[in-house]
Amino acid sequence: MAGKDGGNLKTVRLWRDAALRARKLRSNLRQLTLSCPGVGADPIDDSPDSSPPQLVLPANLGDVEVLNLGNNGLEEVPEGLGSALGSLRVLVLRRNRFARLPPAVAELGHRLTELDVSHNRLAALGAEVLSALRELRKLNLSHNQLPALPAQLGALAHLEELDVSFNRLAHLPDSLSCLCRLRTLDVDHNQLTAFPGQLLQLAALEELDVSSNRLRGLPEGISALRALKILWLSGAELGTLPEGFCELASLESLMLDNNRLQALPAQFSRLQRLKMLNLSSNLFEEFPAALLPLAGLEELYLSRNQLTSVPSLISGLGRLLTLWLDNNRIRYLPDAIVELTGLEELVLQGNQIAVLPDNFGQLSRVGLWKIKDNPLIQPPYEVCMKGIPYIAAYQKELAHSQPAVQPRLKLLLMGHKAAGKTLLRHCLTEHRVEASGEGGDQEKGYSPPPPPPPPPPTSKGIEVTSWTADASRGLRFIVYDLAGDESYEVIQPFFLSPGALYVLVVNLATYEPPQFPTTVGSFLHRVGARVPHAVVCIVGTHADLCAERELEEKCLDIHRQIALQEKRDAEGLSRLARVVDEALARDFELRCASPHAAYYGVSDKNLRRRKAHFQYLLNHRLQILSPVLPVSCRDPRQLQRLRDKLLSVAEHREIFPNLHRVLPRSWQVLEELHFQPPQAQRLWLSWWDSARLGLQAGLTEDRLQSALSYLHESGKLLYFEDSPALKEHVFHNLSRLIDILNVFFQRDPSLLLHKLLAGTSGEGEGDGESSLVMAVPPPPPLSQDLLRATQLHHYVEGFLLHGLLPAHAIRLLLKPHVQAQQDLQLLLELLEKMGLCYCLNKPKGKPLNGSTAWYKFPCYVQNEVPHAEAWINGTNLAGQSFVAEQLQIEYSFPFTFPPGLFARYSVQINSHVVQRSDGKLQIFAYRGKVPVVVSYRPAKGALQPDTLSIASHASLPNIWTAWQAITPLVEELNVLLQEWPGLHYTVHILCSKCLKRGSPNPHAFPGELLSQPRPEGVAEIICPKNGSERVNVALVYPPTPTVISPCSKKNVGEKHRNQ
Ligand SMILES: Nc1nc2c(ncn2[C@@H]2O[C@H](COP(=O)(O)OP(=O)(O)O)[C@@H](O)[C@H]2O)c(=O)[nH]1
Ligand SMILES: [Mg+2]
Repeated sequence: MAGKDGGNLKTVRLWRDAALRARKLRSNLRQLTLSCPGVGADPIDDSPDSSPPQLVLPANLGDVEVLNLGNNGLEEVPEGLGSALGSLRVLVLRRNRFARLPPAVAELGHRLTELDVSHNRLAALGAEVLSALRELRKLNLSHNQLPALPAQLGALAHLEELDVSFNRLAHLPDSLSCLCRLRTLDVDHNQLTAFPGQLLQLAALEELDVSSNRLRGLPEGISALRALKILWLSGAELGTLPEGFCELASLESLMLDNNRLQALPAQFSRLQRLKMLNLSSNLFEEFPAALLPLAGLEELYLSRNQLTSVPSLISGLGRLLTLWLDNNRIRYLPDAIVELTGLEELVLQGNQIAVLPDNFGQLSRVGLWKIKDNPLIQPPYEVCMKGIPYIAAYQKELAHSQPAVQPRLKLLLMGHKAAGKTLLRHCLTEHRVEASGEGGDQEKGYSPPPPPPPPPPTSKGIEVTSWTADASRGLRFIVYDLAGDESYEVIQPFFLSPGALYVLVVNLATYEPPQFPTTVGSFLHRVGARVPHAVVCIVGTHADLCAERELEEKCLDIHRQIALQEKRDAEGLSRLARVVDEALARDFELRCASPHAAYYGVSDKNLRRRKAHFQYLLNHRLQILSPVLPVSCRDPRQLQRLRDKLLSVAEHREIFPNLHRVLPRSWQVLEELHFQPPQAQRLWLSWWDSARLGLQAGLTEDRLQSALSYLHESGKLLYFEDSPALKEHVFHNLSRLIDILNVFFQRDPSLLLHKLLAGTSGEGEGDGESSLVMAVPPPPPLSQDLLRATQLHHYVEGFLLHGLLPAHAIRLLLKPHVQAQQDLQLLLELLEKMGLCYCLNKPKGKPLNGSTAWYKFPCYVQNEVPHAEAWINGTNLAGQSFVAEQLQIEYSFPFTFPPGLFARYSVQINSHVVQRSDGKLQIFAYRGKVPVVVSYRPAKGALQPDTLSIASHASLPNIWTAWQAITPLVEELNVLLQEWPGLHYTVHILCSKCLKRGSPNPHAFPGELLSQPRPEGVAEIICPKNGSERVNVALVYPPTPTVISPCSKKNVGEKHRNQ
């Protein structure tokens, strides 16, 4: 049947009913299914020289009433079919290769009641064969290549069900009007150019599908089809419906999606039996009022129109169970909508709804609820996303408390090293007392300009400050200065969150057009990958060092190159989306038939998911504000102009609904409690600690989540709700957390040494445990002092070269933050959870017995390749031949590679592997006894994107061990990649035959196959790179499908609202 949107459920029901009917009919009949030996084992072999399969009929078939010869690749029916089957009633020939109706079928004609020849290659129907089938009640000719139907079809006087869908019919024979018993007719997906008038005579017709034909209109006379209950008219290019349509009084289900309707006929309300109506993907600008009197309506789909409002009278549709209004332009919902208390599905995503009606919680039966991509303010987005019960609770609370607005926005300064971020921050926020935290936020805007302060001697790393930008309204920015040095790349992404204002800082004095990718382009890619739809403005510093002309030209160039990059990316994505569309347009069977095809073997479900992701990426491009804002930190007027500009951007309600949000009192109390002693001093709180504070504030646990997400997005704290490893923590003490992280990423040898020395000098002073850790007796004599200094120097070197540090050195580095051994342990665990380091020599879950624990920070590893001895099997990766079969899953990242991903991934896999050896770009390790290699290959120009691959090998019979080795690693990577909802990447399974040959460009099977079951009856797949090679399926499909499909993004964008 036609591609229905929204009506999938209905389709399922229809199919089920049909299947039941068919089964009932056949239940008492003697059945036989025959398959050719060998066929099915390799149905993809479609080469012309292979001879067609032959079937031999067994003897004694005289009693058989139902014969199924489907799925056999037959071109001819078996010898003697006509004479051998004296009792045959039902013949199934579907999914073969018949080019015509086999003449032998005519011999069965006097008995046959059902014939199924669907999915063949019929280009014509033999008229004689057809006329012989006088008793036929059910005929299926769908999915063939028929350009026409013979007139003899009209002579099948008993025909009740006819399916000729998915052919090439431009006309139907006139004789069709004689089929007076016809109840069901499928003519969808043909090439009809008008509604066939013959059909108007079919008074018994109950179900008709004419979808996906270019009908362009319907005849007045359609009113003759009085018995019609189900009518499919999807994608029929209809612009209007005739008045006669309103006389189809039996109609219960009506599919009109994907047409060009703007209105319904006035009398539409006469269709009083209508239960389901699909009007999605039309051109309705106004809600069709003519359907409001249809009191029996249960399902209504109006997705993808141009509705701007919904009338109050919708409450009259008291039986409504399903209401889809997504992807319109609806700005608000009528209060009366809450009267539809029977609703079970309410889909509102992709509209312009800012406020939900009071008492929305009354819609308590709604189970399917979609609201994302609306600029929601009230209730807050976080609440709405969590579902109706949360909305109910929130609305109840709001009714009983005094809400207030607390305008606050997270502002992130990003950009290359020495772009001028830090000075800009100082200058913008000048008058405030920074060191003492928030107490001094009293200053007004900018008044007489002091000279710019001297820059700090060395970069302090990432910093956070609070800036009261408009004291009169209490508007505050929480400014995150994300240090530009590359060493911070690993931790920067933790600070990028939705709902913030991103300021990308560029040094205009040094900027030259060829530097665009590194100073602007890559930053935009990263922000977009992490926070889809983020708002970015570009600030050019050092304007004082540029001539006027130069300034103008550079700003223009940045502007132009941004536009080019955006255009290129969007076009690239659209192209990729089209490939998915084309693949989807082909049948799954067809896709499976050729390994050459794009998305070979990928299921419709996976393709649709892929398509949805592309659509999501295209709809959530960055919001880059132009023009580039030039500023000199030496010019107070320019600084003031920039302040004003930032304020006016923040004021945009559509862009930053956060700022104008009315908050429940309990949320404010919760925030205050987090920053009160004693908890304020703690490095972080556990989720439970926060929950207890929530209870004090009057927030039950279930509502805490929303409040914490809000605090995270507005910059007040860090709370990684989606990270399985980190969601148990609430990081409210930002400055301390950042101090700690900075310690490890400053990458400054003298600073590190200084810290270590300062740490040791305090050793032993009333710190009982430290001597235990250091194993150095205090007080040390002079020579030992020297010895120790050398030792510490050695540590610094080891750290910067190999990323190695012993626990006691880490303790020295963290001296002010670590009071007891236990603190150190907790901190190290946190760093491990964040994916920053792992313990080299501690068996999982067990304490170390007195020996020194060593920690590895993979982002510091400098040696290009790991020590080769780790890869013991004598085999290598450089293309020498292997005895074993290769498995390799390759992720490629055509637009941007998430910064720090390889380093963090290195940590995440640690719990799965043993005997690892890390290189800068490669890790050799074992999963049990099976070797695994993880390799990162940075991009080489536009043609070869960044790739990350996971490989293993084993002999063919043992290949499952290799799958077992890599699957957890693949899943671990998928989890990490979920932190990047705006990222485009592809996954492929490399052809193991190509790998074995050492091919530099192995064939890549789609990674979606990883999440699909192995196809039944297929043993080998042809490698398109070398037609004579066949790859065992066990080398392409895992033994059991992986849990997370490589292309699925759990909750894609759910947190990333349309701002
Ligand atoms: N002349 C001039 N110098 C600037 C300007 N902005 C920053 N600088 C200088 O550029 C250097 C790098 O600035 P900094 O803020 O540390 O860059 P960051 O690495 O992005 O934080 C410092 O020496 C600043 O004093 C500006 O607008 N004009
Ligand atoms: Mg800086």
